[in-house]
Amino acid sequence: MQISAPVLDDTIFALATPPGTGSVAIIRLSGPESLRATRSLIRNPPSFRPRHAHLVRLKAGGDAIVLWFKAPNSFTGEDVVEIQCTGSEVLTSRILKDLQDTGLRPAGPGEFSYRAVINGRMTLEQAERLNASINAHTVREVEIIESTPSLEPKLRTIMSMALEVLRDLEADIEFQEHSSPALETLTSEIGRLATQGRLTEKASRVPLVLLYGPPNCGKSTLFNAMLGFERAIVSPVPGTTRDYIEAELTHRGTSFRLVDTAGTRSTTDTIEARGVDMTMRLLRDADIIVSFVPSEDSRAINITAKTDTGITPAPGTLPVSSLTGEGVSLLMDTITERLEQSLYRRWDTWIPARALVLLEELEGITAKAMSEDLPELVSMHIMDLVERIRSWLEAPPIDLYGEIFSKFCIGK
Ligand SMILES: Nc1nc2c(ncn2[C@@H]2O[C@H](COP(=O)(O)OP(=O)(O)OP(=O)(O)O)[C@@H](O)[C@H]2O)c(=O)[nH]1
Ligand SMILES: [Mg+2]
Repeated sequence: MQISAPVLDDTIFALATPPGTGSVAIIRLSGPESLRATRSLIRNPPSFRPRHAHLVRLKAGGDAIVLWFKAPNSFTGEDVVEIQCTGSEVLTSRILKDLQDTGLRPAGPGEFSYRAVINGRMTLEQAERLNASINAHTVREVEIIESTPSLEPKLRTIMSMALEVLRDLEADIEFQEHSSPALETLTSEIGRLATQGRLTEKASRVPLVLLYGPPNCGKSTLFNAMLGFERAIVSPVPGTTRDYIEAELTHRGTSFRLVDTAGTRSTTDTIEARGVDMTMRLLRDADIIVSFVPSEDSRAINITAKTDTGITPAPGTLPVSSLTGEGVSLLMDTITERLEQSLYRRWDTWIPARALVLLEELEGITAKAMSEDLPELVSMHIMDLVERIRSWLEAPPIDLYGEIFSKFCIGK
């Protein structure tokens, strides 16, 4: 569904820090009424100076530091105020309510970035890049996102490569055997970028790490040991876990979804059987399988559990005891190393999701062009390709709110 672009002349506000309790929370305002609304929250408001930190006392309680960025020298290009206050949820929700009562509007997702783009403070690609960095799951991902040069010049190069193909076709030279070196270079360059786009998409999803094995092998106990607290029920009764349980973990700069599943066995218990079905479904999507039974799957890390009971670890398995903690941190290291390897082996270029759609279209067009016999038809496809790139590069951000910014978080 296309979400219509929000209006731009009012003043918006949002909590810029994650919801919940923390030592500091930041509330951000943008628009012409930012400073007036902020003053209304403060006891004895001082006269504010742009880019100066002002320590104030809030009517709602507690001290706050207020920073005013005067238009156009701000993130959004409008008057922006940042209020740093005590990170109490009670206090922040009170301030947000007061701001709404003074007539300001709560910001929609990505609306600050949207305004920044509309007001020329950053390009659309910079906004997408910023959002991708914020949502990255690994340090490596951030590195790739930040070190990738802008895509726009690359697309312009592709356009000139395409124009070269057209020139070749017109001159009817070098276009023998139904192909030309220029067309092949163009096709392979587009293919390379599209592959990088697919790898970007894969890397941008939270990797899924699954604990897998028969009932009672110790999956839930290991899940708790990896989390560091008791989250899943553990018992000597086989078939304890039915619904899968998941938690997001970050280890050594890599985040992943760890999922504890129902032990797999054939069972007449219909509820347990549903749990086993879910395990099998998750198994298909898993990036890493921590397997309590020897597995040949390339995603598997095979372990021998309960080593404290004196069992000899099977060859090629990682010995783990959730009881003593033996091997647990080595397992975590192995998981993150494997994730880094599997996700980033061939990935070196960050491609925004919006560009992947274009690149896959271009891939389709070059495939068609390569399969044509008549130079006239090849020409037609290549002209189409040039046109698509041109219109993509010229797409005004005003039309892209629903497609891009609405997927950002609120407060960004
Ligand atoms: N000695 C020892 N016992 C363990 C260890 N890990 C799990 N156990 C015991 O093994 C039993 C089963 O553990 P769970 O973690 O519930 O096993 P599960 O694989 O989640 O079982 P289901 O949920 O039924 O599939 C419990 O009695 C645990 O205390 C371990 O590392 N050492
Ligand atoms: Mg369990």
